[in-house]
Amino acid sequence: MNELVKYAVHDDIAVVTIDNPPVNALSPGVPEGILEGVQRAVKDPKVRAIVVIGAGSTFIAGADIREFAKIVAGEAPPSDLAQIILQIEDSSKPVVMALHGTAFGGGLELAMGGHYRVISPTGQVGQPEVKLGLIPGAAGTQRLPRLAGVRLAVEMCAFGEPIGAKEALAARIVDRIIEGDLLTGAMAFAREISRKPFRKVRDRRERLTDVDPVIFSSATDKARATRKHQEAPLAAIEAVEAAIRPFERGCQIERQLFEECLRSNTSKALIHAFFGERTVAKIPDVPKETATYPIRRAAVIGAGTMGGGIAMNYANAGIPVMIKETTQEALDRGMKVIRGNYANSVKKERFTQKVMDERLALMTPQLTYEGFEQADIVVEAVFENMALKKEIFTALDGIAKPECILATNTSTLDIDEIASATKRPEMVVGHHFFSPANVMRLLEVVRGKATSKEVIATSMALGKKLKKVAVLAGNCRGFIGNRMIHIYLREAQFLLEEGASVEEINGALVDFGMAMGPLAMSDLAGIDVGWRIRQESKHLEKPGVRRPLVADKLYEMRRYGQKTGRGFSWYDENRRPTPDPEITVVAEVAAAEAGIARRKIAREEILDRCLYALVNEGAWLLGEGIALRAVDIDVVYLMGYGFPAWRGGPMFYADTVGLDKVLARVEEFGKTHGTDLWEPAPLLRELAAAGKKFN
Ligand code: 3H9
Repeated sequence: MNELVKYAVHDDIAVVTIDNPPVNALSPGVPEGILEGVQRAVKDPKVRAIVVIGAGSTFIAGADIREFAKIVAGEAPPSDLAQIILQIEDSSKPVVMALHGTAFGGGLELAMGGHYRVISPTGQVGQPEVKLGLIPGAAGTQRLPRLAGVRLAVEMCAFGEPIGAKEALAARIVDRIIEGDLLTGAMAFAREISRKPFRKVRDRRERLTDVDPVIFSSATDKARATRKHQEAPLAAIEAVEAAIRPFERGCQIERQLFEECLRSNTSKALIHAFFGERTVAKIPDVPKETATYPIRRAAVIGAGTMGGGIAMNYANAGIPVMIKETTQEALDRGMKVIRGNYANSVKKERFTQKVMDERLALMTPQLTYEGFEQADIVVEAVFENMALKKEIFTALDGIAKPECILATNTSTLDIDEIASATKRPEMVVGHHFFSPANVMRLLEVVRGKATSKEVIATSMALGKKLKKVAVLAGNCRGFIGNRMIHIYLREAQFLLEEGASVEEINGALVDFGMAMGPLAMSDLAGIDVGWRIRQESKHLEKPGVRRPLVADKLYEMRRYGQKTGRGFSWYDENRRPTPDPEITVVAEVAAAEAGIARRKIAREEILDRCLYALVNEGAWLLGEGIALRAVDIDVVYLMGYGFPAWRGGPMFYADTVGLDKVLARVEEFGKTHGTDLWEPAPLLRELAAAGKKFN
């Protein structure tokens, strides 16, 4: 045995315990250790049955995802998990797999190599490989349909959602739910079945007869509609379909499809995104042990779209929250929106009316600062105006207790200047939520020059509690996300002025995989919002440097986007866009004013200008230390800006293109449009010259 798997015998039952924290992943040595345990038990005449169980909080969360990159690079041998599972299944004594926590991916595959499975009531089983751009690679697509039937197997393998214990029992994936201590229950179960004949899952065929072919065609339609651009869901369907063939042949087909997925850029990107989401929590100079402030009571200033959404996050996490507005009318309007959002969730059965009532009861709408002295955190969420924000922070400084965190939801403004309105700049931090704040998972935590490590550690931990992915950003105009998006939207508008249509620009980016096109994004966010932000930054404009003119013209025409039914597009009552010929006229006027000759613009140029604008600005941010790592930028874009996860984020995408190619294009744009707009970031030059990548 090895240190990852323990072996013990309790009377007539052998217990093989996997102990590879934190999630008992099948790292090298784990499958081998389990097999060794089973073989040792088979040889022990005292043993009648074998229980395999996980130590800690879970059974096995899957293959060790870190190994895949090594396998692809030829630095590690291909997984022999499938072979090991076959050998476990060949055991002459019955093997009972005892599941708790998450039996996912290779974990479920290994569990299906046992002759029985028991599960604790809160346990879950799943084949989530598609979320990593993979398919099950150790016969999961072959054994799962034999246990659960083809319909559920297709659903689980192609779409990756796990199921709970009850559903797993009903589907016959598990044989019993064990209430109480899992090991005790699993051993009792093992004794019960130890004298009965048992079967290998791979020999079962009864659920593979008369399979309705519509199962596969409708799953394919669903995958094409909801997982556009992704190969793995279709490969998973094909692999499950192969289960109808003899087991060995099905396994061969699965292996080949798994190998293809493993080598795809999609899989590399999704794995990058998986680890990225976890990496961003790690801040080199703020160690895990840093003390945090308890957050038991919160306050939000402003009950508008952002303030209301932020307050909902606190209430959803069970934290009482005061919501302050300046007029009763604004307060009532804000609370009405909150109640409407909650009621909508109840209608959609996301939670019950009781939960809604409990959450609303945690909210205190008010017009004064009464009670703010008790708050552990105050989040200011008023509109983007420095003078107003400073006024609020000065007031807060006089009211809040010394250990209260003073957060601003500004999306662009200087945190240090806001902090300068207080005598405690170390307690001031940016908490930049994304709209709608109750839905979007990104939280940019912005570090001012004086922000204390404890405030950062608390903010990052609070993010997790609010079910957000918190990314740390340095202080600069727009931080990570908006500083980059500003350049991206600038290029989208320039392209419009130069001759591309709104539909060509939006369409190119949507085809690339963005959740929406850049001009559609402006319409959603509000042309008026962008205009107001520009007013605050007029002093930063460089004379003689071209700037987009279209959005200002739309603002003057009161075309504020979706909210007024007109922006870059025309919107019907269901907010569906249709082209508006008037925009061409606006673009022509803007082009004439800017002295630009309009021309036909190729799709490739639309993509490169918008995407490399992001990449080059991202490289500037990295060089300046505003973003800690390229992956932080990627996560910001995946979580907050609708960048497709299967492309891994803008920096990862640039890596897949090749930084030399990206640089060449940036230089070309610099020659055509001026280096004031397109100056290659020094880091981009440096990495491209060295043949390196951002990630
Ligand atoms: C597969 O199985 C392929 C097979 O078909 C066989 C092929 C031959 N490997 O998420 P957390 C780390 S593919 C390595 O924060 P939670 C994670 O990075 C796999 N590491 O905890 C983190 O590390 P750190 C199929 C892993 O409680 C720590 O564990 N399985 C793995 O919020 C804690 O993770 C999946 O796709 C792994 N498999 O959520 C499941 N899993 O502390 C992937 C986690 O250094 N995992 N880590 O940042 C998950 O979905 C969640 O981690 C889980 C726990 C729900 C299990």
